[in-house]
Amino acid sequence: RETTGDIRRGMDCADLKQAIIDHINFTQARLVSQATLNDWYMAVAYAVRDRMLDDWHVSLGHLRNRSLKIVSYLSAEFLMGPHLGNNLVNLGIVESVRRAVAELGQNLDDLLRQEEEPGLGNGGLGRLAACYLDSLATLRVPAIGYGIRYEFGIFDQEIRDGWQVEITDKWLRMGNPWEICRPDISYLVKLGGHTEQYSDENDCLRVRWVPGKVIKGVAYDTPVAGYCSGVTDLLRLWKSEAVESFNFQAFNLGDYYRAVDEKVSSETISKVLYPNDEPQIGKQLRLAQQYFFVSCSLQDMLRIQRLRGENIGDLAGSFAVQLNDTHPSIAVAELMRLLVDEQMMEWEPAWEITCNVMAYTNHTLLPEALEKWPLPLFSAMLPRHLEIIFEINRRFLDQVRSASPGDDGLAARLSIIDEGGERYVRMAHLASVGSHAINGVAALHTELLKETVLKDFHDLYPERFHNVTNGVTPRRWVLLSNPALARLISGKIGEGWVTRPEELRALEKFAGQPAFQKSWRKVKLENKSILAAVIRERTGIQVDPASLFDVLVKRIHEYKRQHLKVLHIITLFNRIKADPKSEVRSRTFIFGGKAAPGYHMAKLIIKLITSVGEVVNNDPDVAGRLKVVFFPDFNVTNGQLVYPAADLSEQISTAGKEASGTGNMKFSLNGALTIGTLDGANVEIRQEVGEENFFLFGHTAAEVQELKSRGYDPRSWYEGNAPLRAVIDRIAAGDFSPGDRNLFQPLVDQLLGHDDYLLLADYQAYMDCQDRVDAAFRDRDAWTEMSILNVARMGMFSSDRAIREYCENIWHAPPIPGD
Ligand code: 26Q
Repeated sequence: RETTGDIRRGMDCADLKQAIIDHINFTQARLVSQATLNDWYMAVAYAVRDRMLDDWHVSLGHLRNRSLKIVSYLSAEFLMGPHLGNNLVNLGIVESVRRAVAELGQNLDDLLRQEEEPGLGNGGLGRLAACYLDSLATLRVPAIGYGIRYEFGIFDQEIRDGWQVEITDKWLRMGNPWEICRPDISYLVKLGGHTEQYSDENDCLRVRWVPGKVIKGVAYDTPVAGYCSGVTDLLRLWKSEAVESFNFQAFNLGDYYRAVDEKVSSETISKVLYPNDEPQIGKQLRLAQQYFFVSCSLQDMLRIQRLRGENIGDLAGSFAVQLNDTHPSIAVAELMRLLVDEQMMEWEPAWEITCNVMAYTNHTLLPEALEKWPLPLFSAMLPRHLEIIFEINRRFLDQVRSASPGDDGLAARLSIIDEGGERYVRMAHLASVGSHAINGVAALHTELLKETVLKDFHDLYPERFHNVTNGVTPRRWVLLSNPALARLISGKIGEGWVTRPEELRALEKFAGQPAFQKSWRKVKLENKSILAAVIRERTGIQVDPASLFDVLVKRIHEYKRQHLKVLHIITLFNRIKADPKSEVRSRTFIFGGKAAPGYHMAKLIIKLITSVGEVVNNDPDVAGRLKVVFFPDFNVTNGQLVYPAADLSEQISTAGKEASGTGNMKFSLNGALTIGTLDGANVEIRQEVGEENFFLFGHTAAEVQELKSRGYDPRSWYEGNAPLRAVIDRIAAGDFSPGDRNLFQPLVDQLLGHDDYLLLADYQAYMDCQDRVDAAFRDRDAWTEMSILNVARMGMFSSDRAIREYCENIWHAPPIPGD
């Protein structure tokens, strides 16, 4: 058939085929007969990207519409996941592209697997930012996600001899068809040096920052399409480069190597993502990264403000800046510097703008995870910002003291500067003082935030505090990753649930219907078979798709208690060893997650999991009833395989430690039942799905506090519980570490000595609850009914709901009218 000839826009099959061939020939510069799988992937990606550009240009045009507020989402991490599949879903062209590709002799699923995911994040926080961009575009809100274009994202994980090995993530190796480099959009960023005072033409005292070094940030743009919304928002990531002219001098003097050195060190800033999630590290390069992307982003916003023809003084009417944790919180001081030092504004109006623009999301209560920078490090890199922070703090503490005279303790606790010993800048305090809104990410987390870490701020500014419970996008996490379930649901209740997930409630009335249950189980079983095949291929372990798939995937952390799950497995193992005929139901335990490279205990937990697997999987008495799998390299791509295949979702953190969790939502939305503590968003998930459809166990956050304040003694819990003792003794005796009996001693010592995360106190409750899970799984119809009800009642955990709350309560940003 004739094509319409529109290679860039045409949507019918002939157009798509022509477009793909054209990109093979003219973008990849290959003959079709010689195209590699990657050439085909790249060509399809470019053909899809072409089809996003009309909407994108219109949406970018709206950035100049003065009646619209732009949401600026500042985040050191965006864990976007593979783009191709998601863009096909959101543009509604999965089937047409599948056909075009097939007619060209290729298989779309093979091409989808060819994409290397951009792993520009560690875990929950980075993935949340990605879900929020999807929802912002879907809800037609003009938005820019600002971050860092790391050359190396989160490391790839391999398991060798049961240990984690980190491999550099060279995601750009084959090129990135989704990004557009904008060399014309670049900004200079100063670092180091000193400050000087001078008098301006009005004899006003001003400060000049004389940097020790200047680098350049260049914009790399990626379009983010909404789901059938006609809006395509912008992800703008900054790459650091050398300023050509800066070391010309050295070059002229013949010091060629020094000039090249400068270039290398400038490019270092955006080189690599720090692979730590919770623990605080005081690394200079990390602060440079944070300042680098924040400065570029704020300068970009000021440029857009001028393009809109608006005054800098009206910035807060044009932009809402969301700080994704404290990583970008230097924005408070940087905006003040830009307004006062460069735009020559007075302090007070500049401060008012800053507070009106900024809003801060907290993602952690762990005191050791709160960001703070030693003063000497801070002043060496950002001397002007430290002066500004001192001035912000001076004015702030003046207010505090006049409101609570004589309460020096209060002032010391609230101060942006920690003066109790070595001095630090407390970034959460800077963010809280400089923002009009502060939010936690789940109801319990927000309450604890108000009572603990930010209590004094809550007493001072109660009106600033909000809760916005996290959400996840049903587009990537159901439509794309679980197409069979999506089809089954849409066949029953229509497709409206994708943007109005409260409509999932209509499934409730089919939950007890045998025919529907049968189809539901069939989908789950298919998903489990697909995962089983991948597990076989990647680990060599054979698992039975009919067994209960019990899944724990998330970053490895003591507070997330992967090792509590291991205690459960060893308990079952002991039951079998004590009586090989004892009834232990068939289960597949699937773990996945990365450990921070410097977090030894986390790495030891991985080794424990694989070591226990080695023993259990090969024990003749177990006879295949229990299988333990460590699925290597858990990331977005692998998550899309794992969540749809789970029967049981493990959400077993110590109550009060997990801010929200978002994996918990992905599981439940895909029909897994949850076993969990009253922590993070588990509390609200349980409320929504009904307590009869949720396996609850463990001490509550209040009980944890109480236990600890009474002086928690793990050894007495160990001594008072025979099965627990048997489990710990087995680990300590080296039963899982032949050849190195002491391998797991640090873990045993931690549990018996401190047990900071109360594994031993929750052990019995967890075992009992798992026995209830076993009993429930035996009744397949009842289990399926619970599974359906879980999905039916998960509507509130769509990231669309969360973004609506941010828009209404925090950003005051309306959608683009029309459609
Ligand atoms: C900080 C300083 C230096 C280097 C790295 C970091 C760093 C990087 C990433 C600190 C923290 C993170 C990531 C934190 C994170 O992912 N938190 C999770 O956020 C989710 C989204 O709100 C929550 O659901 C999880 O409960 C929370 O753990």
